[in-house]
Amino acid sequence: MKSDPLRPVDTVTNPVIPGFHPDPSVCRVGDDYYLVCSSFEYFPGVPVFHSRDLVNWTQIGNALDRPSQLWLPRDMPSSAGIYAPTLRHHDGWFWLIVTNVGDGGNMLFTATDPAGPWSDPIRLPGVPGIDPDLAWDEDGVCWVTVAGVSQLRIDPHSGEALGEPHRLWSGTPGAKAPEAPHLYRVGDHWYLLIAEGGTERGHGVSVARGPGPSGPFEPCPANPILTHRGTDHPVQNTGHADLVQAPDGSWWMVLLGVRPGGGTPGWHVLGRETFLAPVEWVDGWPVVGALSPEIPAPPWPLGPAPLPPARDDFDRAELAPCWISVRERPERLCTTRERSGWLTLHADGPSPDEPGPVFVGRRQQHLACTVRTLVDPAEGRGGLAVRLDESHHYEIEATAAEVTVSARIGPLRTVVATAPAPAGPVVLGVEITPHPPEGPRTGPDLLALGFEAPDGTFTPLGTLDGRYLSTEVAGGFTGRVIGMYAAEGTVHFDWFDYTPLDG
Ligand code: 6LW
Repeated sequence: MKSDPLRPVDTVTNPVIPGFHPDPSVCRVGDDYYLVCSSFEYFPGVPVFHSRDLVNWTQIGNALDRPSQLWLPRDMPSSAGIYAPTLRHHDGWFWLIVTNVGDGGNMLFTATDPAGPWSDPIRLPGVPGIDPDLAWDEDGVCWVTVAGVSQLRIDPHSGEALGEPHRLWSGTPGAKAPEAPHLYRVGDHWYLLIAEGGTERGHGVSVARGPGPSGPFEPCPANPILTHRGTDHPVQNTGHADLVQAPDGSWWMVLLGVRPGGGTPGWHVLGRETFLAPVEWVDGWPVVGALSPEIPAPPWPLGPAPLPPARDDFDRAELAPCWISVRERPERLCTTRERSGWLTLHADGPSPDEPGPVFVGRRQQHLACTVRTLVDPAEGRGGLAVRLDESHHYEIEATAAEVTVSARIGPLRTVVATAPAPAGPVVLGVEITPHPPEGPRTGPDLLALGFEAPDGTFTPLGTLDGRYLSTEVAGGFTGRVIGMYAAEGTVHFDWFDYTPLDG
């Protein structure tokens, strides 16, 4: 349970943004904080969040919400697309720098309102690599720093590179993948914060400081300033951090982490989530406070906890910002304007495995939850899917004649069970619950997929082990997305209900 503004709190719960929200970048303007995350193969891309207390976040949009900003080719593999953004505010504008891996590389976007609209891309052909950071020095020079860690100056209005990239720092000797660089001017020093060790269990955060934005940089003697590698901490893979100073002068870190469930080695299914940790400055170096599911509450009043988008009746012309599709979502294939109060999906491929805009879902944000949707399959074939990527998903699907539970795990596809379909529109559902502790090799959760009989009772048709929809099995950088799909013809969805069963 997150903080309640009606009662004083002394701890708050992490993750502050649960579910597949990796590579967070945060900035503050006055009393308002804004945060963005990676989104990979999903459209719209780069979710944008707002908070006034760093604890309670509300999604206010997606920065890349039209094809001229975000082109995701249909053959783009999962976990390609939109990597690690950086969000900054400078000269009265919001600036977003991000990499589209697979189409276009690094690019800049601007906005006066982070809720949008954002500009079309300013392309950065001279900026190599991924994880671009954006910083301006006292003379107004704009520096882009990328994984590796390298740096160059650019003209942020034209995107022109002003010189060649030069190596800044390679991180801690022996640690792999120095990435996620961010530059900050704090007091007399410039600080370069990086992630290193790789985004899996070896992940960590390190820092160096120097006299200017291009160094030379001296590594912190206490590096890594944050890691959970080699521990049994319930939050693992901690890294890819960004720092922000609160109006009261205190410093805070947002970062990614995962919550593995089940026996050893543990499987995380929600992707890399956004966590919050306090930061103190000691002898001119940042020291990160304990990162755990409960952290000391910030010393300021906390706002209301935003309600998760529980039920959507699709009664608006535009879909809410939490809804994402695989690769693209043209109106001709996905609309709430065709049948009033329904979401209509027109299949554009022979099956959910094929690339194509046949899927619309929302991130699974809770380790236990119940999902229901009312589907009218009279004109086609479709249903409810729990998707990690195009090769790892479970679904319950309806036609006018029958209901089918099937599973795709890597190269394996199987029909788990079928049953005659109730007449007319049918309520399909999935119930996700922690796997009962039956021994050291249990998975993280169980997924019961089924449908409701006319009297409303839920009939599980197939119960599947959730470890096969985890990142440890499937790989990649995303997390589960639960949604609706059309595999053939036209399928209408009247409503979608997501009910968390844990805090
Ligand atoms: C991102 C890199 C990382 O570019 O994973 O966790 C990559 N860190 O910084 C994709 O999220």
